[in-house]
Amino acid sequence: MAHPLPIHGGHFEVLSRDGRPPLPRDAGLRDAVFVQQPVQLLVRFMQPSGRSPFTDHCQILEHEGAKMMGRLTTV
Ligand SMILES: [Cu+2]
Repeated sequence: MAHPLPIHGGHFEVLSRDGRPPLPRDAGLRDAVFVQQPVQLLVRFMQPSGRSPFTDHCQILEHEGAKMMGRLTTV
């Protein structure tokens, strides 16, 4: 199953999927990616997170409710 995953607070490029070159749909600067296998991202955050970490999460509500989300702190 593919998980639509946005990362708040930054934009990124998809560098690889499962160790292979990214798909054509991954091209360009993005703020969300479909994750079905390991992906390597190069993320540029627009500001430090400070005391409020940025979040990444699956946009499928059942998955988000099952804690498929993370907190990212930048300095
Ligand atoms: Cu999901």
